[in-house]
Amino acid sequence: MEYQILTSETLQTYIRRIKSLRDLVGNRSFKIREVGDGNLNYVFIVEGEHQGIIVKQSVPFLRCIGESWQLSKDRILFETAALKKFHDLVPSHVPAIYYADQQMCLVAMRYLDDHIILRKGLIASQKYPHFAEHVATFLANTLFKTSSFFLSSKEKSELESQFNTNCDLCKLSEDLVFTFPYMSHDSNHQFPGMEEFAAELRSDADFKRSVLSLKYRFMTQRDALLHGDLHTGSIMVNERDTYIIDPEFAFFGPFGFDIGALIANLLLSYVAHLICDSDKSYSVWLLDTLKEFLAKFQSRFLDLLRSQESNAVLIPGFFSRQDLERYHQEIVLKMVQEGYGFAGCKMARRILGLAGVADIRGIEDRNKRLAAEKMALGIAKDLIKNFEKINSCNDLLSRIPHDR
Ligand code: ADP
Ligand code: SR1
Ligand code: MG
Repeated sequence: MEYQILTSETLQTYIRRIKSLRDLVGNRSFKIREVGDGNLNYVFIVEGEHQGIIVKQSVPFLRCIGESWQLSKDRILFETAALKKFHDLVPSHVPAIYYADQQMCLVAMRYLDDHIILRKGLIASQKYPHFAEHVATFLANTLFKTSSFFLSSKEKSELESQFNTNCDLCKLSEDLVFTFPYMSHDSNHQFPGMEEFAAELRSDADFKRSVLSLKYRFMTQRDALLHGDLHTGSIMVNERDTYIIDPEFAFFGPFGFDIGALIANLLLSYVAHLICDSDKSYSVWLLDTLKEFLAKFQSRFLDLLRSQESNAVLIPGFFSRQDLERYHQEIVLKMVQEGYGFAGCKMARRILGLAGVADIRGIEDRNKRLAAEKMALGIAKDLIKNFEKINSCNDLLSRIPHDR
């Protein structure tokens, strides 16, 4: 079928024509609601007599801006390929794909009907006891098993070739995460009272050099297949489960980028709660969760490294046992340090740039919002300038404010 932008009505007709979709939802009448609350695409919940499914379609522009900002609709193909790969690697944390139509730029997947977007849960001070463990498992497995520590060079090149033309979305991140927020640009956002802080940052050449060095890593390092946009709006949770959705920004990039996205969004939530809540119990839970995530991620990744007798990088006999262990420890440390740097960029862009996050931009009290923006930007600046000096999670936690 030739590409057309779907509505709830035309999707009805589309589903009736596709046997595998009809079999899933049932042949009788079904209800369709468009529920997309992301910045880019259209997402429909289709509820039939058998089961509900999600149908997601990309459009040739950025949904949150409109047709004036063109964007390749092929992004759904990268999302589909990444969902498939991630589901193969960690099926318990990625929704299964049921059907994909390249021409229509759509994908049908499992409807997570008992889960909510993590960002919304965090804003509502909900605790998720297994989240840290689950997301550590997801990241350790996806990063390790798509890297040269697991794949042969041929296998890695083949996998890379599926993702190396996701240039439109990489460019969006190059601009919105690493460039526009740090200069004068029409797309930026300025909350009243932030002018001086923003101007100071935009004239700090050391800071900007550090941003560019991270941007350069983003553009050139090809460590592993990344989700590419792993903020708390790309994760669905309940008390038992954690699912990663929305990997349309998937590409081969630096190990630290997804780790950094997660750290940044947990810290943004932390700052909002520290500033706004009457007690510290939830902000303490957020830091404990961050700590648990980092500890579990590092130990899982180390275990995976240790489990490989040989790989594309190292063969037995190259190092003594002791030197091999030191090498493995160093890989994990550098990966997480890089994560701190990317976390800084991801926090700063959400304060200064287009597409802020509801955790901060949803703070209604103007003074509290200003305090939260200043605190978040202060943390971001420190992470960007000093990420390579942060040697442990305790080190990280000692650098962030614990009082408002
Ligand atoms: P975008 O690419 O526009 O950011 P998302 O993939 O983030 O779109 O989806 C937008 C919203 O649709 C999510 O915030 C979530 O509420 C809902 N959604 C997406 N995928 C699923 C799913 N598999 N199950 C349930 N809801 C989903
Ligand atoms: C204008 S698009 C803005 C952001 O939404 C996505 O979720 C990515 O984070 C992108 O940078
Ligand atoms: Mg999204």
